[in-house]
This record gives sequence, C-alpha cells and structure tokens, in this order.
Amino acid sequence: MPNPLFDALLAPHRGSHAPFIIHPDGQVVSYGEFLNNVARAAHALSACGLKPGDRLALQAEKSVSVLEIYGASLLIGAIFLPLNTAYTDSEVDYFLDDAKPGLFICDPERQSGLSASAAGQGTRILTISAMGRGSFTDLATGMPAKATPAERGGDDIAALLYTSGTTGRSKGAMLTQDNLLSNARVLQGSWDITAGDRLLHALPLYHTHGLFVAVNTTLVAGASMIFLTGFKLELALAALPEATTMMGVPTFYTRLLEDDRFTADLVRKMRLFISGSAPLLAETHKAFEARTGHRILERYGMTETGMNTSNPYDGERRAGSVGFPLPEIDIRITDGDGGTGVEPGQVGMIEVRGPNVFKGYWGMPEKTREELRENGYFITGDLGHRDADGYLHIVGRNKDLIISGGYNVYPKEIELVLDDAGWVKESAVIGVPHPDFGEGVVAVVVPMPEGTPDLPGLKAAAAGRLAKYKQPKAIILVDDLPRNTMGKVQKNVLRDTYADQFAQKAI
Ligand code: MCA
Ligand code: AMP
Repeated sequence: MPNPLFDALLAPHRGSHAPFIIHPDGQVVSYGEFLNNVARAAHALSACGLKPGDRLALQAEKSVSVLEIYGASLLIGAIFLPLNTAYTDSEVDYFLDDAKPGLFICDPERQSGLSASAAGQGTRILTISAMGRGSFTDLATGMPAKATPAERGGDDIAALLYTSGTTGRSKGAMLTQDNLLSNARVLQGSWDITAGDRLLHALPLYHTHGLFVAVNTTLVAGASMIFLTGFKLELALAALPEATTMMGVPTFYTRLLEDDRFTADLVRKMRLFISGSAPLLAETHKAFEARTGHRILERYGMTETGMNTSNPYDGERRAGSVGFPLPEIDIRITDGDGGTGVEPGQVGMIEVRGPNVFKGYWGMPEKTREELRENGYFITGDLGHRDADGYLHIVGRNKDLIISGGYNVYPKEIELVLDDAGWVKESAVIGVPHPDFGEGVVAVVVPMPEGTPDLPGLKAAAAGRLAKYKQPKAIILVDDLPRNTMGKVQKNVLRDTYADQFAQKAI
C-alpha cells in the first residue's frame, strides 16, 4: 500500500547495516535497528487506538526514541505534532485543546501537570524520558519488529506544526506528505547530500529546521548524523572533526567563532555549513570564511513552507542574501495587499508558491484565506528584494515578530501576559540586537498612575505562563509609550531607544 513519505524516507533502509545515528560516545545505531524500533513504536501507537489522520502530540527531550516515534507516526499515517520542551503547562494546554490528539507522549516529570487537560480532551498520555524510558517504551518494547505501513496519499497531512500569530494565538500549519517529501528531495539535490555525509545534528527535533530540513534530508540520502542532544559548545567542538555537514541557526556559528579552538583544521572533513531560521549577519559570514575558509550557505524557510530559497552549493554564496528560489518553487515580490508585483529591485512582500506550501491552518479557514492566496501564493510577512543578480535579500518583516536564537516570539503573546498584572496599564514588547541570540526580548511597561510596580511579581507571572525563551530579558518602566497621530504605538521608536540594551560583541 502506498505511503509516499514512509516509502521514500524509511522503507528503503529496512535491514540495512549502514549507520544512521552516531552518538558522541561513538555508539552507532544502524538504519536496520532504527527501522525495527520504528515498527515496534508503530504497533504501540496502534495499540493506543491511533488511526490514520489522528493527531499524535509529543513533548519530549531530544533522543533517538523521539525519531522512532516520528517514523512510527509516518508508518501508521498519524499526524505528528511535536512541541517545544520549553512550553509551560498552560502553553501545552492550548495545543492539546486545539489539536485534540488521540495520544500525547511527554516526559514523565511533566505528566502530572498535563494530565487534567489531556483528560479533558479525551487524550491518552504515555511517557518517555530523555533516556528513552517510560510507559510508551514499556508498551513498545515487546512489539513485533515488522509492521505494514498504512495507505496514505500525497495530500494527506503528515505533520501539524504550531507557529505563533500576531494576535497571540498559535496556528497549526498542516503539512502534507507531498510538502515534506518534495522539500526533502529538493534540498538533498540542491546541497548534494549523499550516503557518505555525516551531519552534525545539534538542533531541536520539534521544529522544521531540526526535523524536516536536517532529518528528512539525511533519511532520503541514507546519510548519517552525529546526534547531540543540544548545541553545547564542548560537544560540538569534539564532534566537528568527523562531520561533513552542519546545519544551525546563526547563534551556533557566532558561538563557535567565539572559541579559539574552532579552527580550519578542526573542520578539515567538513563539506558544507548551512545556516537558517534567522538572519545571519554579513559580518558573521565574513568572519567565518576568514577563520575556516568556508562560506556558510544561508537559506530561507518557514514552518508553513519548509525551505523556499537557498544560496547556491556550486556558485557564489553571497553574505547577507538567502539566495535563489529552490527548484519547483516560485518567489515573487509584491505590494502585499493586492499581490501586484513591485518594480525590479524594489523592496516588497515575499510570496511563495510551490509543492512545499502548506495546506492551511488547522481549524482556521479564515486565517488560511488571509495568508494563502487562491492562486497558491503564500504571503510570508517577510519583506525583501532581489539584487541585480537575482539573489533574494530579506530586509525586514511586516509582521510583529522577534527571532531569538532561532525561536520565534510574537510580542502580542507576551504583552497579553504582562497586561494581566493589576498594576500594568499597558506594555509593548520589542526585539533589539542581542550578541548571542541575534535579537533579545525587551518589555516596555507603563504602570497605572495609582499602581505600585512589582517587577519580581511580573517576572514570576511571565515565568509561569511563557516558555523561557519568550520571557523578557529586560523590563523597562516608562510613563508613556510613543504613539503616532493614529494612536498606534511606535515600536520602531522603542527599538531605536533601546537598541543598546544588550551590549554588542564584535561578531
Ligand atoms: C535558550 N534561552 C533562550 C534561547 N535559548 N533565550 C532566548 N532565545 C533563545 N533561543 C534561555 C535559556 O533558557 C537560558 O535562560 C538562557 O537563555 C541562556 O541559555 P543557554 O544555555 O545559552 O541556551 P542554550 O540551551 O544553549 O540554547 C541556545 C540555542 C537554542 C542553542 C541557540 O536556543 C537553540 O537550539 N535554538 C535553535 C532553535 C531552532 O531550532 N529554530 C528553528 C525553528 P537562563 O539563563 O535565564 O536560565 S524552524 C524555523 O525557524 C524555520 C522553519 C527555518 O527557517 O528553519
Ligand atoms: P517560523 O515561523 O518559525 O518557521 O519562522 C520563519 C521565519 O524565520 C521567516 O518568516 C523569516 O522571518 C525567518 N527566517 C528564516 N530563515 C531566515 C533567514 N535565513 N534570514 C532571515 N530570516 C529568516
């Protein structure tokens, strides 16, 4: 029975002795062993009553077991919904309520905090720890190592990835089998990934970058991954000499550059460094080339679309640019509203069309209509222009978005939490340059005239409701927010005023 994604990514590796995962201690998991565990996990999911089209939510520390569950989800035709481990219980409640998964797999330590809301949705909970132990593992262990994939079509949804919105409400992007498969193939071809490659994998597994860009391209090529549970400098430095490719957010690259042990000799086997998820400063690109002789290949993508553009593998990789549209993908620059094209070289809204573009937002047809045109173009919210040679440059966003260390933070979500404090009249959350994370979150807060500011209380309230990376790294009290004649808060003025809030380093 056809199941395009499983057939392309996983089925060819059954029984293979080729290495798939290489742990930092040298332990290797072969493709064949991995596939056996995928089958066991698939039986466990089915035993929990999951059927094709049902959602499978997962919030678990990075481990090979998480990848097995992802593979198992593809095998049984479920919709995989991975969640950032930093999300608080109240953030997770929202996703469970919205997606109504049949099964939620979480860390044993999180189970008690999440049981009530899962029960309210009729969602069963099983557990898996960072070490791969828990009630899910117990169930899967005794299962057969072979399973028959469920029949699926290219238009069936394979994954639901939540992305925050300008209103503060997260939207679930429905990604089909064809979306994921076309992007994996296009990237593998464009970056020349082969079975001989060994990727340094230090990204989280709950976002497009670490899961679909990194893992799907590895699977489709039959390559291997040096599997780090996160980007820790010492581990990365130790693993780099054996890696041939690396994918990272710009913070990975600036952190490496800050260490004198990171040299051209250390990366002598490296073929390709790839960066994305946030802008890579031209200075970083240049400093990296000066240190290693490698020009980082920058590419541009989104949760809703996977990867859209890439600098060339063969050809000039231009600092400050995200390159050209990938094969089969159309990019146009418009006025945004009516979709009329702008003059060549002018800045406008970047719109994307192709087999990579998602099917819509889960349960939000109106939002889908606002952002996905009938002619298939998705309105990205990113502003850019093409230079004389056709390279795309992203120059800004017309969406109120902060990208901190590769994670997206929507100010509205933070402002809603801050405004809930009794003494806060209003707040404005902005992103300003941060030496490590690219942008850092700053909250500018106006107290009520009669209110008594309580900053520790405000920080505690934010900590209780928001993932750590969303919490303001600075809170500034002011009497008034700057407004234009229409009464709209001028965030550009705030960004200028607090631009030096986090002192800059050289790189
Ligand atoms: C950790 N912290 C952060 C971040 N990460 N704060 C702001 N932004 C962050 N990204 C907090 C920690 O909780 C800690 O708080 C303090 O900041 C410093 O932590 P540190 O130890 O430095 O953090 P880390 O564990 O080393 O993590 C930094 C990281 C990580 C490695 C850069 O954030 C990361 O892996 N980012 C990658 C995100 C990613 O995969 N994005 C792809 C999205 P305290 O000290 O107070 O305890 S997919 C996407 O965007 C599209 C599709 C695309 O194009 O790829
Ligand atoms: P997300 O919604 O988490 O998938 O984040 C997608 C957003 O990240 C895009 O809309 C861009 O604003 C940003 N982004 C991704 N890659 C790049 C890049 N190479 N340069 C600048 N911004 C990027």
